[in-house]
Amino acid sequence: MRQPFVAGNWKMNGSRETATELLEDVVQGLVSSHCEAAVCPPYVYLADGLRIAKGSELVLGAQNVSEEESGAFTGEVSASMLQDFDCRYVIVGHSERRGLFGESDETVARKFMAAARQGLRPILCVGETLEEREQDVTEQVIRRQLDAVLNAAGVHAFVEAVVAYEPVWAIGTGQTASPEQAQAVHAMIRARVAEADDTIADRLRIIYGGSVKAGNAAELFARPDIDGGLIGGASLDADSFLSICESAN
Ligand code: G2H
Repeated sequence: MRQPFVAGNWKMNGSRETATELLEDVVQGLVSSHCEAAVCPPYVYLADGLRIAKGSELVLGAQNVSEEESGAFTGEVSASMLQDFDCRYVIVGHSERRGLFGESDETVARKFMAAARQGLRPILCVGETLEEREQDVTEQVIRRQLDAVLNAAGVHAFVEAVVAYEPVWAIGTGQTASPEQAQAVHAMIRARVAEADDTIADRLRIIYGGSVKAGNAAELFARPDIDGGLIGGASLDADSFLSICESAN
């Protein structure tokens, strides 16, 4: 049985004041539950996250990580630095990193491996654009993104990882994939991993991201291969985020 997982991706939002308030509200509102809940604040608020989440049910993650371990890489943050702040998870390959910052499949694979080497659990994001869906190449795109990591890191690296299916056309647009559309891609991702290892595929948590809200979460999470969500906009409101976590129970 896979433990449901809900992670908040705050992206580049808020101030120290609002981040602190949100962290406190989420920590207070999280009831001990089956679902694992994480938040990924901007790097600079991780210290506040560490302090506020200490001893609570909430776990911390980061939104990005360097593929390098240390050295002259101005502006970068390494996996071991994230470990210093008790991060358990790190998002790699988010479509905003791929699209806006030019991260290739190979870069994403190197980031995935840098995180895994330090014992961080990567949340590997994959997803097709609207154009790719319309051209009916969704499966090829997701397979290419997944294979880049599977081939570089090996299937055993997926024991601790999470895969997030985030159709680019559903991100921040208010347009959510239907539960049927999402389930079909999640099943395809699990089948691809199962080609390499059945047991790992069966235990792999595959979460959905893209305009998940309190109102549509339960329906998505009810599908057999949807094990939770990666939540952007709705994770900036404590009540919405907590309600989404409850839907995953
Ligand atoms: C997708 C998601 C979180 P939103 O990027 O990763 O954002 O829920 O705002 O679509």
